[in-house]
Amino acid sequence: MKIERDIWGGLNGEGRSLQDAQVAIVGVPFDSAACYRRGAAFAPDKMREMSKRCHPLTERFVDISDLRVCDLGDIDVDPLDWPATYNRIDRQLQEVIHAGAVPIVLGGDHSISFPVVRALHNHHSPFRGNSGVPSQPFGLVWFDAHPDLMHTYGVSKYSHACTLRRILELNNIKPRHVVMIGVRKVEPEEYEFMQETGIYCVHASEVARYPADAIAEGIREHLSGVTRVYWSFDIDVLDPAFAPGTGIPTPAGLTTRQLFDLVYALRELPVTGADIVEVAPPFDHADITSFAAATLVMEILGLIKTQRESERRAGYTTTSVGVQSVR
Ligand SMILES: [Mn+2]
Repeated sequence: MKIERDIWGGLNGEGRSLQDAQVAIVGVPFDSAACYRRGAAFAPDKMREMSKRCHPLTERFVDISDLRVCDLGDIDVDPLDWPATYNRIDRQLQEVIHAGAVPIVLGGDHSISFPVVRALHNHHSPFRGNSGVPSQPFGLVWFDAHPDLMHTYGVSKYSHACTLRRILELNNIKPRHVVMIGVRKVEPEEYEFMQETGIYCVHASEVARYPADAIAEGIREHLSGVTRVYWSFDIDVLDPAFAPGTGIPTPAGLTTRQLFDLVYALRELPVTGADIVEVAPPFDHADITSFAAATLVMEILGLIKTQRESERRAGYTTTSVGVQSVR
């Protein structure tokens, strides 16, 4: 597949290698785990196309023009062979992590977040057996209309309705380090699990009622001490009026304004990796959803840029392989 230069606001430099990148963008055109309507497999290309209309300046005017971005194209997925697809995702993510780049993954349905998070988790939290050395806590911010906490859905444990449940089976991702935002459609089994585990949940109605800064303060306090955070954006966190092109359009969601305000308010939380999933171009109208998703990628790039800047000022830099001094 040919990756064009003018995508991502022109940040995808010509001939830039992964080794030279601060951010790696990876497409995963896989939607076999969607339980209602498929179509997310078309999202990575559509988002790239929309990103040609984006500028290297975030909506809050953060200049990201010198951020080194490398779009690695799409992972070769097999819609009928999930384990093979997960293995390919894992291999690609390992390459990104070892190159020291922050991965931004374009789904695909939400199921693809599991192999992505697993790769990051396994790198940062190697199993320590009985050595007694605790790993650093790994946090998760989950923007979604749904908690995706079903143990099994239909016949599958890997449905997109089970993704967060699978992630919580990883040994260093604890429910107390998970924050859900925009949740509003929950199965009884999921609600029970949320109650039992005490997952921090910001309901969609609370996003409407409270200022972004107040919500962000609560989240930052809840995740204090967490040094690595993965950000997962299921585009159905947005109201269908703002993102009609998705598998399960769920009423009474966030406005795009509320989402961007929250992302900005949370800018001090580290971005260890991120994904944008469940954009389904076949159900979109006038590319509203794909455009919002591509713009969201630019906002995430803005967060990464801001964090790199403040690390530079503080005299150190965190890469996904650890903390290094600035040379
Ligand atoms: Mn989801």
